[in-house]
Amino acid sequence: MKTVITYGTFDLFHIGHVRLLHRLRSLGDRLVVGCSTDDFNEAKGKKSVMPFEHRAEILGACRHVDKVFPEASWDQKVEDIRRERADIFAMGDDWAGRFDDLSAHCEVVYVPRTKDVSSTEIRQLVHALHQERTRELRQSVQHVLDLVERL
Ligand code: C2G
Repeated sequence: MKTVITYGTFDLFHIGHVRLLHRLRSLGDRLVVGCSTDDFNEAKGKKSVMPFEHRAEILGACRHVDKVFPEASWDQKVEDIRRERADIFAMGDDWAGRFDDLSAHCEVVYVPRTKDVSSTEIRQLVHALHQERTRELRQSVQHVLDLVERL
């Protein structure tokens, strides 16, 4: 039984996350995922849109994922690798080199990120759509007010 372990925020779950989890699952027989808690995200300088409970539940519902546990600090990985008897630690290659020290405990693998999609870009897109909608509503209200004025 080959176990793969990975970590992440997985906010606004998207195709980049699905492809990554699918690839990591195919490296072994079991994939366990450390989902960053909201407090740890703050330590990472990230603010997720979705709370930890939702992000963890969505991860758990993904067929490529066998287990989800909280990631509350940078320092828990060695203990997690031991507890889960992980054979491979794997991340997207935006982290390439960052966790090479874990090679003392298991194989370390970085896989290519999915291009042109990120939680940040999705958040920015939703914000832009909201602003556009607000602008359209304002124009409609102004149009009605102009018509009323002419009555
Ligand atoms: N990812 C990807 N393609 C994307 C976006 C993300 O392959 N388009 C991968 C990242 O490389 C990472 C995983 O999906 O391996 C989760 O990404 P994030 O949710 O952004 O997690 P991050 O903030 O990088 O946290 O201790 C490690 C950290 O918790 C990683």
